[in-house]
Amino acid sequence: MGIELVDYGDMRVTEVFPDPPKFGLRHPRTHAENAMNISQSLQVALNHQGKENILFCIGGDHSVSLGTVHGHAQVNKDMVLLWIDAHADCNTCLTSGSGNVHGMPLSFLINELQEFVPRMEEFDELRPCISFKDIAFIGLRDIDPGERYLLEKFGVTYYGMQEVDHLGIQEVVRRSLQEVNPGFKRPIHLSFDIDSLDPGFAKCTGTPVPAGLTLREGLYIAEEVHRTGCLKVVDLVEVNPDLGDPAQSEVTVNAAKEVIRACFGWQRAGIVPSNYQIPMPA
Ligand code: NNH
Ligand code: MN
Ligand code: MN
Ligand code: MN
Repeated sequence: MGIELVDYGDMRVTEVFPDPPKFGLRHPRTHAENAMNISQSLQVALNHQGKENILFCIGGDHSVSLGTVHGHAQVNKDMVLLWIDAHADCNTCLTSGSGNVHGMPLSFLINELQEFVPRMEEFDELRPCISFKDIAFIGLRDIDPGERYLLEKFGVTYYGMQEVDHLGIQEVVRRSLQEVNPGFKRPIHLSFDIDSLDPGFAKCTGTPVPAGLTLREGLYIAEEVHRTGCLKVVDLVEVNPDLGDPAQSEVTVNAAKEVIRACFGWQRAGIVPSNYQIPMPA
């Protein structure tokens, strides 16, 4: 594509011992520590790169976004968040059935949810930094009871698969952007969980859920978000090539690559790379 890429390196995962569960949350100290590390590294990278550049973070699972969204919000206070996922990821440790932090990142980050989250000193530094009204969800189809309760309680507009079927992806994306970012003035954080896609396109993920977005719908989201010119940070998470057979693994990884490419401005009609030179007859 003729894009210049700067690699800011890998995050090392620190495991903290001992780390017994707290309020049902597994590995609380480890997660708090790593989220802060990710947040700080992201802030350094975001402050270093040019204003017009896009910072791309590859997971790992969706707990990565606990750090990336926190870090992004420190740099761009007015950022908005698009959460593309089969799941709502706003369980509190008390509503979660699994105790897995990848189902809870938003509960730590959303201002309105703090009264439902028990205080854990490990997470003191990770202050909530975003409001429900600045988030749009697309692709949901596996929402836990506590999550559904909270989405309803706060009147959150979310576009689950039922809404995608009813309205079409074009209208869903248009409304989502219009609601969180009217006039395209605010920086966008796109948090793309590969399990938003149908297992036919992304089987190799921890919690595949049937009846999801087609790859075309996923690409359309990425293309439209790129077109706003406001895209600042992308998370692409929950790709796990070790799950499933090699053929499924290839399909999943290719789907992820296509979504990433679309975030950077690739169009399905093809593009002219910035460094392209048309061959001329001598
Ligand atoms: N809602 C479930 C939980 O909290 C599943 C979350 N799994 C995800 N989220 N992959 O995107 O454990
Ligand atoms: Mn996960
Ligand atoms: Mn997720
Ligand atoms: Mn998910």
